[in-house]
Amino acid sequence: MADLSQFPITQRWPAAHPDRIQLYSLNTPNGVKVAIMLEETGLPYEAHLVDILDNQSHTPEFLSLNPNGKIPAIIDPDGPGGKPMALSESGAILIYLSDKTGRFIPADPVLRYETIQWVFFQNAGIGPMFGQVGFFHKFAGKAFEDKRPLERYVNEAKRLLGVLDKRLDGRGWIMGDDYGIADISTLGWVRNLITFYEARDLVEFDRLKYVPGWLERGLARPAVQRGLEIPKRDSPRPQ
Ligand SMILES: N[C@@H](CCC(=O)N[C@@H](CS)C(=O)NCC(=O)O)C(=O)O
Repeated sequence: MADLSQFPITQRWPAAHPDRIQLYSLNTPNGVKVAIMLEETGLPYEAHLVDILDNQSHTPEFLSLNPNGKIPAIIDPDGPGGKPMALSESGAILIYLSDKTGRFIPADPVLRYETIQWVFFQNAGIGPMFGQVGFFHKFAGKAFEDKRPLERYVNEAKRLLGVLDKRLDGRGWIMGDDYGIADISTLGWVRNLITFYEARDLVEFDRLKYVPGWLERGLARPAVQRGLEIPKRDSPRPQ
């Protein structure tokens, strides 16, 4: 039985199954990436709900695992060398879980780096920019009189969707025939933009040629459907 007592986070979120990967998360677009990946791989895991609306990601216990105070984060009791390892940043976790299982990332080095490139494209571009659209269109920023910030982020979101659309021309998935972590990273964000953020018309989503079909194919995957709900708050989810 793995001993996770060295991780203070387990004092607030105790591990019922310390031999399983411990997931600290909420079903936001960043959180669901890891839940989807765990569901896709079938790795045994235990999900702990970290309520970010209640500021739980800024408690000392959570910060001991991720000093950046953001979900998702994991502890793998069976990390490199068989030792427990903590990890945060959803992109890093996706790459780690791919390497651990040998799945959802190509073995060929060129294709592997290309996959990582698209994971970064999501983490550095799509996530932060779509998040700003949510803020200025739906949340606190909606009340701002000056509409230039909203315009700026909507234009950038449209541009990024255009880049993704072009990439998907002639490809079923971001890396071609094979579904992988680039898709897992991006699906929840595109879905969130047009549903929870209510920005479908704003970003002219229906003018895209390939993204809507890709999103539909991704959302049809049973592991994606399950992952989108893990772990879930009782009341409506935050951004
Ligand atoms: N780059 C980080 C971003 C994570 C992130 O922004 N998480 C949000 C939820 S989607 C969060 O924890 N927000 C709570 C807070 O900032 O207090 C990742 O990809 O893991």
